[in-house]
Amino acid sequence: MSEHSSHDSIYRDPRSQVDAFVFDQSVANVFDDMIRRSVPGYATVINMVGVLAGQYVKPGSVCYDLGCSLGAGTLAMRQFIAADGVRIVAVDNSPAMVEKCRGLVAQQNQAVPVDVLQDDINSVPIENASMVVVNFTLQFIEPDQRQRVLQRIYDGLLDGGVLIISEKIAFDSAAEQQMQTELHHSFKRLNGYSDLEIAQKRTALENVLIPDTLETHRQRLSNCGFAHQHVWFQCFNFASMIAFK
Ligand code: GEK
Repeated sequence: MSEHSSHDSIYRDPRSQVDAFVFDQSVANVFDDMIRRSVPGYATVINMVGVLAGQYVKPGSVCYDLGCSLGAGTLAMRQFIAADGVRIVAVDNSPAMVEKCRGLVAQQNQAVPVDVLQDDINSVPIENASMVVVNFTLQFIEPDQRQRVLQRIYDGLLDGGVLIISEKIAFDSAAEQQMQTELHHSFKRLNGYSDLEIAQKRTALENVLIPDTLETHRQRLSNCGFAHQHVWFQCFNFASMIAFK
């Protein structure tokens, strides 16, 4: 997909005022480049979502990709689903993301049907699900709504169904928080972002992207009733968990 995406230079020039980050057309246009150069381990998480789909998706069920952006998780699931009679529902509330996502889904030559919905993950119906992917999106939901969103996912999963949740994470230890933040910024610098770009993006995301600790995630998942849950991937301050109903 990367060949369809333009280079992200949104925060390259100095701004007198940095507004809160929004998923508008300018972000959708460069999103694939932005997320790959900003999220350590992103490509691995996406590829492994395909592996997980091959392993866990059940015949006749529905897969959800909540906060799908350009549909990277959807395309990965679709490529590797082995079960029959499966449908994927990809959901995002950004019109620009949904439009581009629909185009990319239409270009992929795979049989599994995909519905791309412009909707809010706080309210979209979730039912008959064997796999739900929430990649780097719960972090944008109001913290006091996160338990409710996870509970709705749990309720819509079939017994034995799985939730994959990938997030930027925070750390209780100040020393670890500092180390992981520095490593994340080094990663971005090596991927061509300047210190100014990193600083302006950080300001834009303040109060918009609010990370939780792994402990908070574990607690929420167990509050929902998930039978067991594991961190299957972590790279610096980004991690992905799998939870089984
Ligand atoms: C990927 N999963 O490439 N309802 C629906 N969508 C929302 C909501 C909401 N309430 N809030 C935010 N979004 C993707 C990456 S990006 C992560 C996900 C990032 C959407 C928002 O429009 C955006 O497209 C996405 O969640 C988050 O694996 O940019 O760091």
